[in-house]
Amino acid sequence: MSDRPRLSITRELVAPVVDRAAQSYELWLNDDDHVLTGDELIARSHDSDALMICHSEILSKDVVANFSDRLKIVANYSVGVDHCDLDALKARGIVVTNTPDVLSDATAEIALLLLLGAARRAYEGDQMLRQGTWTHWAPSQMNGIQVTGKRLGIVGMGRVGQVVARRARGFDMEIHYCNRRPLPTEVAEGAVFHESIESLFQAVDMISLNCPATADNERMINAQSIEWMRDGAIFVNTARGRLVDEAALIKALQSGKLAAAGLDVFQTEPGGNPAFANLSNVFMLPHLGSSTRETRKAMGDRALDNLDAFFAGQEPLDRLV
Ligand code: 8YV
Repeated sequence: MSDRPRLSITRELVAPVVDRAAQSYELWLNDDDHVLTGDELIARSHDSDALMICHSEILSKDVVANFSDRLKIVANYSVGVDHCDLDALKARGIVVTNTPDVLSDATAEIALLLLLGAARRAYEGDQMLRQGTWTHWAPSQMNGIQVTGKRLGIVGMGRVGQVVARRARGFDMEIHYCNRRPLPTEVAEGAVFHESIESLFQAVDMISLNCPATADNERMINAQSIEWMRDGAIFVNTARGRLVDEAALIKALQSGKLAAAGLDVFQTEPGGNPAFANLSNVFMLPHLGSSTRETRKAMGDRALDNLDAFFAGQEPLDRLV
């Protein structure tokens, strides 16, 4: 029997990542790529020194409590870790890592795509062509909202938020942001700090959510905070669906309080919220934030770097607990 660590990779990852993992670990792979249930994750822990999981695998308190003592490390193939009960993992002495940095560019691309798509009515235009209803051209047809020169409010000016700001500056946007603390001047690059989302939302034309989901900010976008937004604002979410009260957002999109929304994440995934499909002012994608070939490989490399460090007796670069 090999003395290499046993690693279970719970979802189907790109081939270069699996090939690299196979060089250092005894692998268990999820052949049909189904989302492992809590019981299946517990079963895996009895046969694994390490798990590499995606945000689709839920490590609840109960699941973690029933993990085998054999399991030493969970390497997330994601930057967000709201699917993991970190306190429970810490209490069990299980090391947890994530994959920051490597997905910031890809996620920021999707944030800008959603912003532009929502503002310029990309969904409606696409539909018109596909349905063959583009029968005449008119100066009044499908007038959108210009993004260039507008004020963008970024909630969560971390790694992704900072890249969104940089890209948005390419559209001459004025950047405002809300964070726990103001950024150092050289990092802020002129972005205006707001202590509260109330102040931020009142000041900007367009909003991008780029903060992690925590126990404190669940449904931070709700009837009250939408009221703080400017009439006709545009809202974009590439962070997490649980940050949004979707019923309140739908109401605001129906009433015209918000001009449009661009959404990559939903309270219920997969599937999303069918009510959004009836709104032509919603431009949406199925959680594609980090889904580029380059980034999927980089995320795998980052997760493996963390595992390699751990099994070499070193501190993993992205250790969370
Ligand atoms: C990933 C994400 O695709 O990393 C994250 O937090 O939300 C996504 O972009 C996903 O989590 C992979 O597990």
